[in-house]
Amino acid sequence: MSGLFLIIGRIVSVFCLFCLVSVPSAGGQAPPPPLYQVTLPAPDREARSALARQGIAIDAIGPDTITTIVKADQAFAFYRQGLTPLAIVPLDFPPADSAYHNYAEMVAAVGQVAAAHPDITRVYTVGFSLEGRAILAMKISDDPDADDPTEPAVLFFSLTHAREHLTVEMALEIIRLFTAGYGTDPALTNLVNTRELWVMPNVNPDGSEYDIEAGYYRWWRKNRRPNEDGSYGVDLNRNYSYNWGCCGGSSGWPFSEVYRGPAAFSEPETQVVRDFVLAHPDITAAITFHTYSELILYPFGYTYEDVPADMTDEDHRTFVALAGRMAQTNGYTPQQASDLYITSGDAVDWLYGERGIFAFTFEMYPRSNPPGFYPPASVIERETQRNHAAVTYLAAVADNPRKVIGEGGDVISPTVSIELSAETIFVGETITATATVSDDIGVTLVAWQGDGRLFALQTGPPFTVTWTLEASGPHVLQVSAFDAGGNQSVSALVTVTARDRPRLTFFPLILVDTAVPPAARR
Ligand code: 0X9
Ligand code: ZN
Repeated sequence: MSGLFLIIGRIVSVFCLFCLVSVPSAGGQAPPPPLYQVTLPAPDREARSALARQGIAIDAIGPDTITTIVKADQAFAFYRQGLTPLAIVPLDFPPADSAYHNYAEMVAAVGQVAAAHPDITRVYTVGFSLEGRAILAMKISDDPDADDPTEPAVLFFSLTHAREHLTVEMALEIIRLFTAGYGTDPALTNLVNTRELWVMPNVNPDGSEYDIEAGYYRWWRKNRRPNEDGSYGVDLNRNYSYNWGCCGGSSGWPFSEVYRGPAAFSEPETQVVRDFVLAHPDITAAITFHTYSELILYPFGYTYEDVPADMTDEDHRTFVALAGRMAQTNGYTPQQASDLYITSGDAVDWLYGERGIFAFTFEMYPRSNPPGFYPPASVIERETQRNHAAVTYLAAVADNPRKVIGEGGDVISPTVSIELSAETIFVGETITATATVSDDIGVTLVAWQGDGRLFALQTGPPFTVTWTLEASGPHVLQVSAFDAGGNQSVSALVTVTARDRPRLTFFPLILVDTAVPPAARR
């Protein structure tokens, strides 16, 4: 958030001198009690008046009910009064933002995708938050049960910071992109077939639930660790071990928004990410999604030096090239993380510094505040789809990200051409087309398009199709070939002409009895 989070916190505090609800601006204040929307029976105006006389704020009136928002103790008091609530619902995103997924909705959405695509997805609980919520990781790959050492893995993870809800939507969009694209989009299909894609939609579920559960936004950032001094929360993006606590990039004061915790990896949520990454040494590239500022940040965050001793010049050039290329696709600004501000113990420094992973922080929409952390739900689709190209690009180069600077990896695209059994046929007839393909590391997918419509995907030879032409006129056929380096090429368009069959003209056959002489026929 380009260093603005502390300032914004103060603005919120000032603003809230005039609000009815108190929104904590910084970690550590006693958390406001959760609120519930309670529906009570109230069949007539006398019943409603009796409730109002008790001091119940009536928010909405149904035919024979009212709803009110109360704390838990008041909800229980209704029972003691003999007023059995018809419904008690913990508050969620404000109704206008209900398209955002809270934790339970995210879990359900991930489960639905997994059920719909069992051939290419698996969902794992990779650990638990401090309050015991499951932290999920979805794997998307053609053989999801196998840990294929030949397939590079890419990690996308979201919601490190509690109030950055758009990042959960980003993770869900990545899941949708690859699962819906499988079998319908050749490039995405090839990536699913040749990569292991991992998506963790929420690595701070306690924090995100806390941020919304009161029915208003709490502007919460950290996890929900009860600290020794009575304050709450560790900044998970200051809790990773790489140069943890160094260089003024975090705070040792528990109340602070950037409290680093009592020790590196003191928090279960960062331990989960660490252990997951350590268990998957094939991860070569990663994006951690945050909001906001529309930035692509690459390491290091702990030092202003561009190429310190713990980064090679080659890797620095790779980071600059990758960030630049991704930024061309989404309009974000690429820069070194420390040029924003120094941090210590952030995820990306650890991912690269400790594991050599080409890892980026994406600070998503918006550019500034307002709308800051809480953009309206109407932007979700646009702002998550905005990152399609960047996500697929990173996945495509994950076999060896250094190839973007010409240092190894496969950058040679397949060659591809089409041979036809005939160039002209009659309508209703079938031609046979064969793709001649070759590639230095092997072709992994061939995709056929007839008249611009995908009609065949093949992962191995023979790369032959039959095509029946149902309408007269010219038809175009094209084939694309992909390799495991994420390279692709497209053949020239070839034209097949379908002609109408010649019409048969019938002449009436007059039978003539030749046995009778013509003169006798009259
Ligand atoms: O401060 C953070 O943890 C990230 N920004 S946010 O507003 N989402 O909190 C940015 C971390 C990137 N690293 C550096 N800026 N050094
Ligand atoms: Zn963040």
